[in-house]
Amino acid sequence: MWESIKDFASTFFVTGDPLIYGADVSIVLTVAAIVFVLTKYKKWGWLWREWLTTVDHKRIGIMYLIASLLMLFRGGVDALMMRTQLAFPDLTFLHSDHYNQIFTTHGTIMIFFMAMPMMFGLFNMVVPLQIGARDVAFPFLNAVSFWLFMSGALLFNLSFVIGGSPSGGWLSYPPLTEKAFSPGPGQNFWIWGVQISGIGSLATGINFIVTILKMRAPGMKLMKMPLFSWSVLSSCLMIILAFPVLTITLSLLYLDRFAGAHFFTIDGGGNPMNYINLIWMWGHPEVYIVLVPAFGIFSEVIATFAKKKIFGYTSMVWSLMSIAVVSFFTWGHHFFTMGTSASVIAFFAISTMVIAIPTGAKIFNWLFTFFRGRITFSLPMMWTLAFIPCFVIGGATGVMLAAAPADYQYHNSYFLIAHFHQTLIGGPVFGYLAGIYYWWPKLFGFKLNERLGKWAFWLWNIGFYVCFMPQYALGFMGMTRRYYTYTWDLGWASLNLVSTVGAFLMGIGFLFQGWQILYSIKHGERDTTGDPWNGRTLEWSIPSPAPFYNFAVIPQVKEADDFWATKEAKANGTYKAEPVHLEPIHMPKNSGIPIIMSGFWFIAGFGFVFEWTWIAVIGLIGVALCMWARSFDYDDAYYVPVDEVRRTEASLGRVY
Ligand code: HEM
Ligand SMILES: [Cu+2]
Repeated sequence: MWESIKDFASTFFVTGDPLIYGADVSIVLTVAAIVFVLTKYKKWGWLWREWLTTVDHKRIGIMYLIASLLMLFRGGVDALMMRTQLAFPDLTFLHSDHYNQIFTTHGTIMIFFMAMPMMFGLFNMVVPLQIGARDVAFPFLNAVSFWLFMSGALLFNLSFVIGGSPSGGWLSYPPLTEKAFSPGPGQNFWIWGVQISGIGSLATGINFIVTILKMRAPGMKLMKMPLFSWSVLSSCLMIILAFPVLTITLSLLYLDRFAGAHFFTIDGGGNPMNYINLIWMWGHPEVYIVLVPAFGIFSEVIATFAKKKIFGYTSMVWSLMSIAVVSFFTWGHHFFTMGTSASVIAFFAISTMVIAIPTGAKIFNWLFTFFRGRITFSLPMMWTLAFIPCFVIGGATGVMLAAAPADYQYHNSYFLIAHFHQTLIGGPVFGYLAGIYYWWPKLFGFKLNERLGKWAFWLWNIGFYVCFMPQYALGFMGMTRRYYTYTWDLGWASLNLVSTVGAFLMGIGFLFQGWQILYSIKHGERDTTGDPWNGRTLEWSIPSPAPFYNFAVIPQVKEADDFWATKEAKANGTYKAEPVHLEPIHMPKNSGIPIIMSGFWFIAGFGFVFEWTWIAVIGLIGVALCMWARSFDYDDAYYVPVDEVRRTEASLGRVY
């Protein structure tokens, strides 16, 4: 009996590695500390009422932001461990199996649990404010999306201490990820962690499309809508077309593993290439899903800090939307080498190069906006300026990779690793950082410290080039991705060492940002105006931090960059104030169902991971009960009385 319990425990819990025991201890200590603080200061009720059950898009945005920064930390630690292992030849810091797990968790976490939630955080923090709405179209569903993401992320991260991490790469190609070659629960953790959060992403896509199409302030025609909101629309259209493909693909892989189906096996009539096609039909749009909102952010930041209307607004809109279309026709460029006909290869090579046209048009529009602008170099603008050269190099190496015959040389080499980090870091990461710095005061009511932010900026940027430029050369020298070690005689030692130094510089940059946030919470410059950057769009017309109902009075929009136009009219005396009339505000009520339902999803996912069907069934029944309960919940909204609106506004310095 005792023996069988011990047996079970040693396979259930991950054992044998001092790094993991250290992590176990720190997880237990952190959880204990949080529980202690919440209990000591009697904050449980507050946490539940104000945050865990909230349907306020701004709070949901903040929770996404916190979660994604934690995930950036974990993904970053993974990256530094890999770079440490590769710093010198023949190191044994990580063994091959452990290295495989770490590149898998790094890639998965960075895309699914860092980039996606950071992007959704920005959608939530900004879009309703920018289009003059009081919330998203479906606030309850928005909370469901967030908690589905959290439950997927928790499930995935759990594999670190229970069951064992996946090791099949961030896209889990079969046959490696079939039961025969990856028998443990690790691969199931990957499938279910991604699956559950992916359903949340799909719901967010639907939510923001409806929000943008239906909730704009009166007068805001689509062609007067700010470019960030356009980029969100483009990204969400890609989400609703691409994510169902992911859901199906993961389900088929799970059926192979769980039920012995043969969709992607070599024998039994299956074909792994089907998986590889399907996953990239989702995967290529996915990289544009996370990239396009960064384009939107750059457009807002450049217009604000150059104090000019963006050059070529209409062409910006067209390029955002055409990128969304073309991104669905390029997936084949990820496997030129796998043996298709020349005409198929040519199709994908050309469609890939076509994407460079709208992207290039945007770059020129941004540059033209700078022309004769009076530019202020604050943090959002610095990250935007850093993006341009970084992304141009990333784009150029992308076109090199798209040249199919040449790709036979670069494919899956370090040249590819350098290319995609250049686009993913230069685009989404730099972009979201610019966005976070830019909109931070609107959400929190204070600015982030510039001096610490500049340290972080330079460390990140110098570190970036030091880390990734040598990798292009290493690719040409024959270094393949996913190598866990190499020997001295290959001649790769010095470039790898340089690359590792660069990675650590970026890591220090990230620490500076952590410090910057903590420092600014205490000492940050308060934003009392609501318009700290001299902004152009509606979110800057309301106080900071934005009150929970956003707009006391829904604005009447006349022009693109309406807030800027109003400020100009006020300055030259042509502004005619219209009488404002406060009315009771209709707001959604908080609900505990989203977090409880996601808890049941977590239980179901856990059951599926260990293939304990009865636990999965209990979880799914719980999910169904939550949906049932919600459908009979008619008391889901309330009115904020005029008096309360007036009082809240007065406390923020606005008199009605
Ligand atoms: C911050 C600095 C970063 C460093 C130093 C870094 C480093 C690395 C390293 C060493 C690898 C493994 C290469 C190999 O052996 O094949 C890797 C793979 C990868 N990284 Fe990063 N990375 C960073 C940031 C990011 C970001 C921000 C993203 C995405 C938004 C990302 C996405 C990926 C993906 C998808 C893979 C492929 C994983 C796989 O092969 O399955 N990385 N990175
Ligand atoms: Cu692609």
